[in-house]
Amino acid sequence: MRLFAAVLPPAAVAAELGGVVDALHALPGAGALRWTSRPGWHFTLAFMGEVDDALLPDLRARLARAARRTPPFALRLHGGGHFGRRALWTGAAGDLDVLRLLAERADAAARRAGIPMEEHRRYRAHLTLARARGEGVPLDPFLDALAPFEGARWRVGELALVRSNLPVGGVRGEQPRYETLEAWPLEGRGEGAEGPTG
Ligand code: 2AM
Repeated sequence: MRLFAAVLPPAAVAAELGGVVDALHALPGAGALRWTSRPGWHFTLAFMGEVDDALLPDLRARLARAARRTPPFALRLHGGGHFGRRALWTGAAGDLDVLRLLAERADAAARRAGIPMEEHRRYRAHLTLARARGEGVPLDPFLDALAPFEGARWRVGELALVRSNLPVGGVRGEQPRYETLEAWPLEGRGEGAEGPTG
C-alpha cells in the first residue's frame, strides 16, 4: 500500500484554512488549478510510496518510537509558497525545528524498516492546496492572497501514518483518498526513559 507519515491539522484549523481557500477560488485562474481535497489536508513528513505489507509491523513500531521521543509542539499555518510554479501551498510557523526533527525521525523510521526512501532535500513544511494542470498558470494572485495569512496556533500532538488510495482508472481531476491507519501521541520522552535499546 502507498503510505506517508504526516501531521494532520485539527478540524478548526482546516476550517479556518477552508475560508482562506474559498477566497482563492474566486481569483482569476482558480479553475485552471486542481485543488486538493479538504478532508485530506496534511503536512507530509515522509513519503514512503508503495510499502510491502510485511514491513508494516516494524514500520509501525518505529514510528511509534519516533512519536514517543518527540515532544508535542506549537504550529500555525503561515503564508504561502509554490514548488516550480506547479504546486501551491500554505506554509507553517511555530516550532519548526521540532516539526523538522519529527520529519527526520519519520524518514529514519521508514529507512530502518527497510523502505527505500528517496534522498530528500531539506525538509520544507508545506500543506499543498492546489496543483497546476499545465504550465503557465500564473500563481502570483494566489501567492499574494496567501502572503498575509496567519492561522491560529495549535498544539501538534500526534504523528499519523496515512494511506493514499489513488483514483482508479486515472479519472481526470479525481483526488487520492487518504485514510489514517494509525496515529501515535507525541510524548518527548528522553532516550534514557526507553532503556538501553532505545
Ligand atoms: P506534497 O507533500 O507536496 O503535497 C501523498 O502523496 C503526499 O506525499 C502528498 O502530499 C505529496 O506531495 C507527498 N509526496 C512527497 N513526495 C512524493 C512523491 N515522490 N510522490 C507522491 N507524493 C509525494
